[in-house]
Amino acid sequence: MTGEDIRSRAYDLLTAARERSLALTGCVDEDDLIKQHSALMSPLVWDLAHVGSQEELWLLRAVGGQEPMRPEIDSLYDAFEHPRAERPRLPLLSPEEARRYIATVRQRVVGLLERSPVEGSPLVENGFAFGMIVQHEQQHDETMLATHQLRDGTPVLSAPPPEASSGRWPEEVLVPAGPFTMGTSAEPWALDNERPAHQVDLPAYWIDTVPVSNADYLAFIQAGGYDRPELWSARGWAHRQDAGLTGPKFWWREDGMWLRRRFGHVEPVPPDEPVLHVCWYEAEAYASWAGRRLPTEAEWEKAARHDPATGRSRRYPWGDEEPGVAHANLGQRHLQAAPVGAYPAGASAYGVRQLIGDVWEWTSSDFRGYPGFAAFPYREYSEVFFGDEYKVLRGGSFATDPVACRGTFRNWDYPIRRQIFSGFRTARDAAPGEGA
Ligand code: AVJ
Ligand code: FE
Repeated sequence: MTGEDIRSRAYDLLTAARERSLALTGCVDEDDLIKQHSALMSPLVWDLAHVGSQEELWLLRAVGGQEPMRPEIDSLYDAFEHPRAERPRLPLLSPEEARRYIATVRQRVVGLLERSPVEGSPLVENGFAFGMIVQHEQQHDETMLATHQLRDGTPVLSAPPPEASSGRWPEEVLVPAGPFTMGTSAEPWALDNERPAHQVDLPAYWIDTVPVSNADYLAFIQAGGYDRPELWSARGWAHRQDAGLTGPKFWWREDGMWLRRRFGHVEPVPPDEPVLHVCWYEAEAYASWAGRRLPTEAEWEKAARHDPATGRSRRYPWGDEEPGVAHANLGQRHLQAAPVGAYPAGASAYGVRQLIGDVWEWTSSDFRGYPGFAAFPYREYSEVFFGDEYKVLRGGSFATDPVACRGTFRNWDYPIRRQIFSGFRTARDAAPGEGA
């Protein structure tokens, strides 16, 4: 891409992210913006000003060399200084001040973008800093959508339902043993934790063609899955007991029927949709009940990206083209996942469907740096989370914007979290001789 192409793409994507942020915060009243809907989440007005604060920090100050606009507010919007639970008691900008602040930052950023070089330093190379900030705003938009899901009161969001499932598919596919390229050194806006590209050699395994559905998950519940400690890890069972888990978050049983609340609407649990709002421990227990296991992160990525015909890894399961509406349910076009088996055009070379979009998929892997990892541009994006506390999720959800989602993208969270748009699929080792 030429410098002009990069600048105009960055401009369009910054604009789209801002429209989404303003829509998610413009549809509720002041009170709703300021209050905390769950101790797990920030007040919406915090997210709104925080995206502007990061934009000022990385674009105006780091790229543009400008002086801080409002140094006195920096620490309020530093995620590491104030955990989410504390944020409602901070002297935050009011909704009106927050909107004014982020608009002023944006106006200056547009001026900077017009004259910004797109090569010469890693921060500006291919518009990286602009791409990082676009992704950051979209990530917070997904977080704000999760806050909307936790919010009580009348529904304020609506969207048409996603497409139906299509054709038939085998329950699982075999991925033969062999090496593949994991991660990327080429994707211009890939974040530090996706780098560098490296070879990983995997034994043969089977992986589900589609995510685990609500019907599948209900079978686990009906088989007494939540009352059988032998299906859970020791930590998982302790959490199941402490938290009193009996089913996915936002589900309950009434008159023999399973209902769920979705953005303020109450509806029967749709059997063919991927299960959503489960924690890693629930996914682990389900897999154990099914006689299977969660895929490792490498298994997920090989099933998604490896093309056995060419030996190379694709950017997305379907190839290198950017996500289109036939490939995946992304970008909050819909307010729910599509039924399992939807988007056959988005299948990977192995025929695995819905790897991108619909629901984030828990993997069995801890969040760690790849061999040769280098923190960039700041340790607090990824590196400080490496270790065994966080589990990796892959693939994005219906709430993830395409710019913040690709075959190499890595998300992570605590294994107890389920307010995020999380589901999973399962895998198993191949038998000796299968796919060898
Ligand atoms: C990658 C989704 C785990 O929301 O905590 C936002 C993204 N980092 N601001 C998060 C992020 C800094 C991050 N996740
Ligand atoms: Fe952030």
